Amino acid sequence: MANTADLALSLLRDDRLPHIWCAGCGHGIVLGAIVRALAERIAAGSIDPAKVVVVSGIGCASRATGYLNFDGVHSTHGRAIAFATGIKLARPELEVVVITGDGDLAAIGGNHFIHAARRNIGLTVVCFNNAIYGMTSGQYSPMTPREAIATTAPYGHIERPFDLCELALACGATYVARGAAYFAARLTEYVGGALDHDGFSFVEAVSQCPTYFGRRNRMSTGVDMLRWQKDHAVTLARAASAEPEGLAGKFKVGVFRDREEPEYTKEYDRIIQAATSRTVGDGK
Ligand SMILES: Cc1ncc(C[n+]2csc(CCOP(=O)(O)OP(=O)(O)O)c2C)c(N)n1
Repeated sequence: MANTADLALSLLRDDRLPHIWCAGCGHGIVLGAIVRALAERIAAGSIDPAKVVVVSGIGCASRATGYLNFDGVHSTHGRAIAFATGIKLARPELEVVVITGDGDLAAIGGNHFIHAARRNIGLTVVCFNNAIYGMTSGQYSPMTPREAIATTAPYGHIERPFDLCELALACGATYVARGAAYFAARLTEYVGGALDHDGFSFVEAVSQCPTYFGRRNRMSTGVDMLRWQKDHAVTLARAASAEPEGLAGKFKVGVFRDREEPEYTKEYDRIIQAATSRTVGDGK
């Protein structure tokens, strides 16, 4: 029996390497967290690899599905959750994992995100948040911080970013966590919690794009950006006792919610059972 590290490696398609990500990019670390979380569960017997489907949209983050040794769909920009919803409705027994970027999820795909969370459909959505459109060379996204420099904001960005976890919570997601590439082991735990959870699970993984975000914003290397993550992350426990001024410019990490509520495809099945158990023509 292979150990979990060997198993994790076997979940990657090495014939697809080298990957497209730049030196210092955080996306490989986030993918590593997903792979390890899956490997642990496959080794423990709680996940059957033949039942895992990975679905992504378009972007650097979304390329991750191609490196994974599972059935998968590399779909269209912003539509990963729509494709995943169809797969989950058709085959509720599958473990459907969505891999998406902050642009893919929160800009063009924003409506799919909020409604999937509201329905509590059993998907695990991992957003690789590098706060920029990486693949298309650094246009601002809904996660770009105010005053940051982007290709499309050369004098400083004037919009406020979303707080993706607060958005997911407000829409009714039943598992919500935020981690960061710097805290890779913790991130693996959060992805694992999302996989174990039965309803809509959302993990925001703060990642880094030194090429298109860092170089324009005085963090020219991946190491600079990882240091930024280390210095700006605040655990939920710490945040609870901190003064609001102390949290300015920081981001919270931890599990914001882990709550059982009826899962959408199970509810849908219940309605189908109720409808089909009625005799045709009984007038009810
Ligand atoms: C309909 C459509 N609009 C725009 C694009 C161009 N496009 C490709 S990837 C991308 C943004 C990706 O950004 P993000 O999701 O944040 O992922 P990252 O590349 O940063 O990992 C855009 C706008 C596209 N492929 N399709």
